Amino acid sequence: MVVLSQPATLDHCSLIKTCKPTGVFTGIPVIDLRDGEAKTLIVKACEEFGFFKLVNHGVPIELMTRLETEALRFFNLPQSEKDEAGPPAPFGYGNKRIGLNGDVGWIEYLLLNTNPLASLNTPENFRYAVKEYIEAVKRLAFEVLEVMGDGLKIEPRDALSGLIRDEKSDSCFRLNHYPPCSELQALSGRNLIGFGEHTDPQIISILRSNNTSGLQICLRDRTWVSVPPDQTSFIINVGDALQVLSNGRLRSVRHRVLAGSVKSRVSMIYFGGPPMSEKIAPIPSLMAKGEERLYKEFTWWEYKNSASKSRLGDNRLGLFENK
Ligand code: GA4
Repeated sequence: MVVLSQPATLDHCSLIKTCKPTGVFTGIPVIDLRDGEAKTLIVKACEEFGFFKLVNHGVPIELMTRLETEALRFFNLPQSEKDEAGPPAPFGYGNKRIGLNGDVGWIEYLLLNTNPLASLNTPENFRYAVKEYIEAVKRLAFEVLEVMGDGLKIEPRDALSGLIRDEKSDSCFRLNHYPPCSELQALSGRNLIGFGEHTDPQIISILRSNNTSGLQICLRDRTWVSVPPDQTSFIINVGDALQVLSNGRLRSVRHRVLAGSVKSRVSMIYFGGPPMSEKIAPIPSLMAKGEERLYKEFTWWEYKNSASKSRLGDNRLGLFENK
């Protein structure tokens, strides 16, 4: 579409939705990766909330803060220089527009391929910080999925981690910058939506943010709650593919991000996805005898293709449900 190559305009700002700030949620499960009970607690958290906070994860804080500093250096460049790293589709710099179908948010971002790591048109220090961080967070993702495999008693225990460990795994990485929106917000008493509500399509998402709040998740009763930020830990969530692989046992939950009024939010998310040709269907050892499959089998390519035609807030799994 022609609009893709044009810079974001004021019209895009007027399309960005707002919402009232909501209550802070202190009930998100906090799991210590070195705790002997981690495997059980991870499964329980993914069944109940689809989200958990991981502490004692072994990723050096220095890697996180270095990437945050480098990312801010990039996002503080003049707009014309940042645009040189665009457009975001399939990978690159994006401003306000999200995806290909008209979604917008109070956000600018870099979307990167991790397999192979995208060659970024950015300073070397930045590229190096991205590379080191992704290597560490990938290893963490493998470990979390293996511990989860133990908790689910999947045979072999690396059945899940193997999907994202595969050299052809379709994983990506996103660096988000949500500038403060104070003037606009003061007018309405509402927050601008930085990234609209959605579920993540992949298997697992591993998020680290700075100490600015913004992430909200949708609870079972459909209320939206804010997850307090913690720059030293990770927020991990189940993606659509894992919901299917577990036949709905682990939940891919809607979440969104509100822009702050004073401080900017920076987040970095690794999305672990399977290879394009991988067939996504419930893992037999996770199904009880006689349990019905909730989803039709599809390849990851088919799911991605259908997702690329969707709007952010669509129920993408709906098309693949066995009704
Ligand atoms: C949501 C999760 C990841 O950020 C992402 C997003 C992707 C994009 O920004 O291009 C999508 C969105 C995400 C789901 C539906 C489609 C694709 C925008 C959009 C409207 C990188 C991903 O994999 O799916």
